[in-house]
Amino acid sequence: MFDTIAAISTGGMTNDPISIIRLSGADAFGVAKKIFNGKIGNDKSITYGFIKDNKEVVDEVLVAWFKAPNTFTGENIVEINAHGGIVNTNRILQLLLANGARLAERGEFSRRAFLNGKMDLIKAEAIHDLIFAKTKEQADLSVKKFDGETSNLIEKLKKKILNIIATIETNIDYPEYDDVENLTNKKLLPRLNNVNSDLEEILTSSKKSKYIYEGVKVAIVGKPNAGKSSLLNAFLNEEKAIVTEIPGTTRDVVEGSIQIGQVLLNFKDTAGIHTTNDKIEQLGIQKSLEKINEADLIIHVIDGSKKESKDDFLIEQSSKIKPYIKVYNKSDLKQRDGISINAKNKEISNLTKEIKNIFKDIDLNNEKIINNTRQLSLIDSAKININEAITGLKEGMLPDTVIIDIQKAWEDLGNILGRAEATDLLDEMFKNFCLGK
Ligand SMILES: Nc1nc2c(ncn2[C@@H]2O[C@H](COP(=O)(O)OP(=O)(O)OP(=O)(O)O)[C@@H](O)[C@H]2O)c(=O)[nH]1
Ligand SMILES: [Mg+2]
Repeated sequence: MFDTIAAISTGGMTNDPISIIRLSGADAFGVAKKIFNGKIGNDKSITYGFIKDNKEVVDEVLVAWFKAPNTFTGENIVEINAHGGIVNTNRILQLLLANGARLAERGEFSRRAFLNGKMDLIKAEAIHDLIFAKTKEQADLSVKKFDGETSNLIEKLKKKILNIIATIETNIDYPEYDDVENLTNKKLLPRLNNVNSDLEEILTSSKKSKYIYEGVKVAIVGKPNAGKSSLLNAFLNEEKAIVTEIPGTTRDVVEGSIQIGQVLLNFKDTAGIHTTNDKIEQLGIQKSLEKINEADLIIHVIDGSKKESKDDFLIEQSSKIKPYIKVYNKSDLKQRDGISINAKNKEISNLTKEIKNIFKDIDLNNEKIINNTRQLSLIDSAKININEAITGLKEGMLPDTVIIDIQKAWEDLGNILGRAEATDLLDEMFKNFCLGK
């Protein structure tokens, strides 16, 4: 049982017409009663009365009463609906503190809800994200986490992994037990691959959804004179970057943003990439390569009127890890198969179509979207651990060796929800395998 905490739940910084002061804890009703002259209500009811400081009337209020355990925190909760204003609200809070409550720490109500099993961390973080949402889309996505769909998805995945772990452990501990499938190296591999693709799917949809909020970093790269700056200007519909027929015109990174489809594209036009002795150009090229590293999407511009060279091959190779679009520019001089554009005349619809296509399947209703950095990094870590196990198996390691990595992945997922209890494992073993009889 925790002590009774109190805090002002409304703004508290302005002259709000109404303020809510909230109490949670075993003694919440008792503390409230000491300063309230109305009746203690039944569960989920509201009563009317006055807040008093000894004999002195402080405010006329409505008080809402919620009895444990079916409350937000799982504890008794009292909410005093007082008249707003910093002075009045703080005075009531001080009275509660003087009568047995402790000032709540930041997020302590939610933390109690979590500790009392009222919600998992996904929901706790969704509440936080909703409160701090800057756009309507962010708020919508946070609220969608309230229904627990994402939590269920992680739970299901956890179960899948746990089942694998339990089977391997049973194989080790009870080799003579025939009822349990013997997970050989060969049988384990497809099951891990399956978990891996589940994790991959979450990561892919989540990454894409991120683009809606944060925009896509696009690097426009290619050889000197290919038409990169002309392309940037065509996208922006303004002459932002200098265009000349002299190769090596762009020496620093030029930026600009536009929205295509539902995503915001943040372009970076870069210096042409090739081998040169010019010091300033070399520095520019260095920056271009860095931009490839930082980008979410790479647009590789090739002068379609010329043959592709070794430099183009190099650019393509260094872009491989990212979403990558190869475009042939100067279609007025030569039409090429693939995506062909004329940047100079701003005829780039083939390219914008392709960009739309890449981001078309971002569906914010997808429960597989996770937009919380902590949660995403745990999914990432789970995937790394599962891949570690897969690599081990492929190298001929036995299931009882790679089980360590599988356990780590399971713990990662457990940490997303915030309940990684070792007892889960024992429960699963006995429930599914009836060994303990
Ligand atoms: N014919 C034709 N010329 C083009 C086209 N796009 C760009 N150019 C010309 O190609 C030359 C180079 O264009 P830029 O946009 O400066 O090329 P860049 O890739 O930015 O070049 P660097 O900054 O030097 O790396 C200019 O003379 C442009 O007018 C096109 O679609 N057709
Ligand atoms: Mg340029």
